[in-house]
Amino acid sequence: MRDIADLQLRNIQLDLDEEGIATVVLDRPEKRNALDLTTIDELVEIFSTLPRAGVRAAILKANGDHFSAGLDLVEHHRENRSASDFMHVCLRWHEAFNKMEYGGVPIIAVLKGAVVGGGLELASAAHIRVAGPDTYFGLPEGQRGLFTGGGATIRVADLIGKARMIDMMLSGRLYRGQEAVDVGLCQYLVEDAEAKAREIARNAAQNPPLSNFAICSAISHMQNMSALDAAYAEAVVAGVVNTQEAAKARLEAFASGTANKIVPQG
Ligand code: 1HE
Repeated sequence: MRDIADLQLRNIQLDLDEEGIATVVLDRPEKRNALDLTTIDELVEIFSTLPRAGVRAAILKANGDHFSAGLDLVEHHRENRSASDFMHVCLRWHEAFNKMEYGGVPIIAVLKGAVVGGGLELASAAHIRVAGPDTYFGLPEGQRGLFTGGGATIRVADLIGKARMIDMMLSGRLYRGQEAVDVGLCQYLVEDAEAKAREIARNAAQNPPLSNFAICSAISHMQNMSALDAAYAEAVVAGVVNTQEAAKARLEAFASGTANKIVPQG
């Protein structure tokens, strides 16, 4: 098994705390965390390694004022890619983002400033998105003469629906604030997005890893299946998860009346 410490990273910082929570930090602030090939390769490496390294949850954040300005347009221009070259670039993006969405480790994204184009595709591969007051979301591909290539047609359309996605791409419409929450681009809008993300990550890390694995992979897989197949897969996953050793003490506590009750906070 590959160790986190063995990863050679240039554009991303990675840290693991004593609670098993990894912090993955995009670290090209001078380029507004534009996603070049090196960054995508590093995301593949990181999110291939975290699920096998005992990580219980991950925070995805960025250095600088912006989460990510999307595809590295300068690299793309300089490379003068063929259609086939760029298809392979996009397949690598899909590899990275699929590792995230289907990897089974809860990923909570801390969003600020621009979350645009491929930056929104990256954010939408996380399981929970927490925005701050200055966060804005956009899909400027149309204005750049481009099209989404990192899974937005699947994940962003899933979050906000086809009509809103088409509007964002045709008109350049940006979403921010409560409206961004209301349309589904993020689930939380708070003053301190990182503090909120850490609170969520710490809570999620208390769940048995197998439960989190199911939550953070099975639901996505099941969305890709027919209802009949999804119902079957759900029964199989529940058969494994709901009989796990790690659940027994929790069930015993509930049965004996000592478990916490589910009550609204505040
Ligand atoms: C970049 C990129 C980039 C900045 N690729 N280098 N994405 C976009 O269309 C968004 C493009 N970026 C922007 O609109 C702005 O940079 C921001 C609003 C995000 C930030 O503005 P600002 O004033 O803070 O920064 P800046 O002065 O525009 O940029 C600072 C540096 O970052 C500058 O480099 P420098 O060497 O001249 O200092 C910029 O060139 C660089 N930079 N954004 C490369 N995106 C799989 S398909 C996905 C398709 C897409 O993602 S399309 C969406 C592309």
